[in-house]
Amino acid sequence: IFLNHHRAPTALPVALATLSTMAETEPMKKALISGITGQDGSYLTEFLLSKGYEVHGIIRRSSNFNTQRLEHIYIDPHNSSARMKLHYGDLTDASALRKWVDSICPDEVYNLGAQSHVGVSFENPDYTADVVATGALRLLEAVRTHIETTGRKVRYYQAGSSEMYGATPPPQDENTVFHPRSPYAVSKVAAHWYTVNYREAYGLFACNGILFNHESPRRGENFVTRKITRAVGRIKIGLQKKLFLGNLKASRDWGFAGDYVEAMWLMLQQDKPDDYVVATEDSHTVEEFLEEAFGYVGLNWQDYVEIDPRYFRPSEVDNLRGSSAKIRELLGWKPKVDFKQLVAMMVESDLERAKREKVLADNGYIASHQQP
Ligand code: NDP
Ligand code: GDR
Repeated sequence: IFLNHHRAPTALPVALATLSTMAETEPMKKALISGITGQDGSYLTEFLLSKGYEVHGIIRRSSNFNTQRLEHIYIDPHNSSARMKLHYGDLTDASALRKWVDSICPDEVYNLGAQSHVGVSFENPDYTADVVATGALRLLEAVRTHIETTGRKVRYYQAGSSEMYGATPPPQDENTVFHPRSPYAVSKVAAHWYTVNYREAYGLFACNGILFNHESPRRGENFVTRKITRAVGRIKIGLQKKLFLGNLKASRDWGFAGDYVEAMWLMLQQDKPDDYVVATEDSHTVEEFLEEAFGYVGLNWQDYVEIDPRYFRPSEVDNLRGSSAKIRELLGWKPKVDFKQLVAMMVESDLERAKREKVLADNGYIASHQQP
């Protein structure tokens, strides 16, 4: 991936070779993913490659590399078996979205790109709306005009969120009223309805996945689960003393991201487009997550956690617990990883990471507070 960054954007094919599971005669399906460099983008790419797809991703230009989550599946683009290709673009740039949809001619488009941090959306509300709400509209328009011009069939997935339910009490399902509590959540509601509207107005095969929180060792480090498991690893290994958090009373329905990307794909394989809730149906407070994560390495979280009001949100979402009966019954999806397994997976991974950091710190390659 590094090799390609000095080239012009259009010459940025990055590739991956995995064994094709498709029959020789079947044409290779093409997927286009916005947000490919994010947590879900990386799991979805792995999943689609394992299904024999050619995967195209839109990445943002950044002064630092932002492709770390894809490194393990990178293969030199000169290899003819390369099946992952990256292209510079942005959800704020309609012309780029049109260009990539028209030139790649995807069969499926997954809109995962977002300013996805709820807390940050209070600080950057305009930008969040531009990327999350109008960005979805731009991509829908790119798909619609492409279909209109070419007559091709293209299916569209919109990454909806349980945050749209906000203040409405659980259990939340497809018929639950939205009551968003942040600029991010309001923007996701707009994207949800744009998607429904394009389905109704233009007959677009467009689905909303209403996904409850899903986590993994690849979760961004400023979301609460990963912030906790990173701290557990570093505290256990002696690199950190305190963990500063906000509201510990909020409850979330936490699942494993690897399970959830399969649900996205399943939605696009059906005869008819529809909207589905994806959830474990099990909810825990942040405090319970702390208990489980610190307890896993034999530590007591109360000895390390301090409350910093900076992390409180102007309006909070207290309690999310999904009801995913529809996708379980109609599409046969169910989560494979439960809460305890998820916490264990994340803590073990971050413990290993902290051990590597310790070696670097002890040998003077990084400062102990520095996280490479
Ligand atoms: P991440 O924050 O890990 O990834 C977001 C992705 O969007 C990154 O690839 C990021 O690029 C990209 N992105 C950000 N801004 C733009 C932009 N202006 N134009 C193009 N791409 C952009 O999110 P997740 O993988 O966790 O989530 C995927 C999607 O699902 C998001 O839409 C999120 O809102 C939604 N969602 C997530 C849930 C969860 O629990 N994880 C639950 C429900 C919904 P870069 O790497 O350069 O920052
Ligand atoms: P959320 O996830 O807002 O549910 O959005 P996050 O992990 O940020 O917060 C969960 C809960 O933990 C509380 N909290 C803290 N949160 C963060 N980030 N940092 C802290 O220090 C902290 N202390 C307490 C929060 O107040 C909140 O109640 C995630 C994102 O992935 C969205 O994109 C997605 O749509 C939803 O999940 C479903």
